Amino acid sequence: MAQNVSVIPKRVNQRLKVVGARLRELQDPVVVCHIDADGLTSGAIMIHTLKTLGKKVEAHPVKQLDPNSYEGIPWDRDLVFTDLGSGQIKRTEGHVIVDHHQPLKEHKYQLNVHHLGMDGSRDMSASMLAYMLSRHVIGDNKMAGAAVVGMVGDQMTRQPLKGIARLPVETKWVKDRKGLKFFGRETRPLSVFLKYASEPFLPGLSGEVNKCYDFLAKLKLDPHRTYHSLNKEELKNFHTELIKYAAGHGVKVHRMLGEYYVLPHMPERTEMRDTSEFSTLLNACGRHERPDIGMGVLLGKNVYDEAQKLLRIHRMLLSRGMNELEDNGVTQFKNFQLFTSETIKPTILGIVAGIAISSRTVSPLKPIIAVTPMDGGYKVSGRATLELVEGGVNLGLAMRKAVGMAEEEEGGGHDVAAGAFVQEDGLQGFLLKMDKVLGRQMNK
Ligand SMILES: [Mn+2]
Repeated sequence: MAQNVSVIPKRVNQRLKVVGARLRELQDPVVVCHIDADGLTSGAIMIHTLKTLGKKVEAHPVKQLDPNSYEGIPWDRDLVFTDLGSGQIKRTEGHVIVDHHQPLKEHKYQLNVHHLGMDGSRDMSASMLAYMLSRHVIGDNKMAGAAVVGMVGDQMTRQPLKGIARLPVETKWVKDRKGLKFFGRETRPLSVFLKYASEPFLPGLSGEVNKCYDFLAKLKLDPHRTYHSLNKEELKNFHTELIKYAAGHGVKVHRMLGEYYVLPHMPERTEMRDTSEFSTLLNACGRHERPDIGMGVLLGKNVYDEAQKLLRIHRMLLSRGMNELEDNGVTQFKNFQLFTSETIKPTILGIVAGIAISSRTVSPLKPIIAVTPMDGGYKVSGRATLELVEGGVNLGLAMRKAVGMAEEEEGGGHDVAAGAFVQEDGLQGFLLKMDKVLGRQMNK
């Protein structure tokens, strides 16, 4: 596909120059990054960059940057923060910061999307900033795939990447494709791929594997093949019939097909070849206390088998969480439904909530808010559907408004997925406020 080559604006280049010069000066730096896909990719890109500069580098991934994690950070060393740090500038000032979260103030060595005239929740994630910085400093584009995987992980590819965020797609390491936006294009057999199709939900196919077999049989498609193994003609036929089916069942089909990104140099039938599966693989590593494995995969170490093992554990815990939700049910509030669990791992709470609403295990007509005890308070995760978002719901904003004034409490995130931490005695007030704010967003 012929495309204009993106040019980095002057204003951005100016920043890259200053922060890049600082990178070159660092002595035995430590990269402090978040443990999710964007955190690990941005961290790995910085590690690759600093190593290429001939430096001895260490990684220090953290679940979040707050007083709980401050202790473990070697503050007397040269630090590079990625995917966090801008919100904690009092502590991080003086170090290099590569972040796309709302900054509190300007700082010389801080590279933040918001200071580049862009939006940190839509235009560009930390991985993309790290990639631009890396390209500026060492001149190679090897980590272009990681840049896109981070953006996929932070939900920035629902629409095609645009502007300078397309830079990685202009390299040989990333290919844009048009096709189904469902999960598992590279590794899932078609029957499973269809069964888990949930955004949008396909009545009579989603969740019903036998009907998926029937559907594929009618198209003469082997259910054991993968989506990516289909040839042009098979793909065309598959898309046509699936859209016909969906439209016939009253489904809005505009979100089914779209642009997505693959990493063509990665081995076939591994999660590393499809950016969306890759980001899930990394999240599984991070959420199950092995961010080092995710980082290793990104840096080309031979740890893919271990990452896959973590992905299996991840899926097992998710299905256990779903069983608990089905057994306990949810409590109805006017503008959301509440799932409380005493046992679920806080790091997968949001994913379970997401599966519950997208699989229609709970109603898709109002957001789900999930709550579990953590660190003497509560971890809260909210998930909506894209249809709810189109109707005005913005969970990230709602959470930010609903948390209390206490320093420990915080909330925020994306429109469709967000999280918060509230104190033990703050939960009731938080839920009531959420109900009110969501009501306003939905014009009820
Ligand atoms: Mn991020």
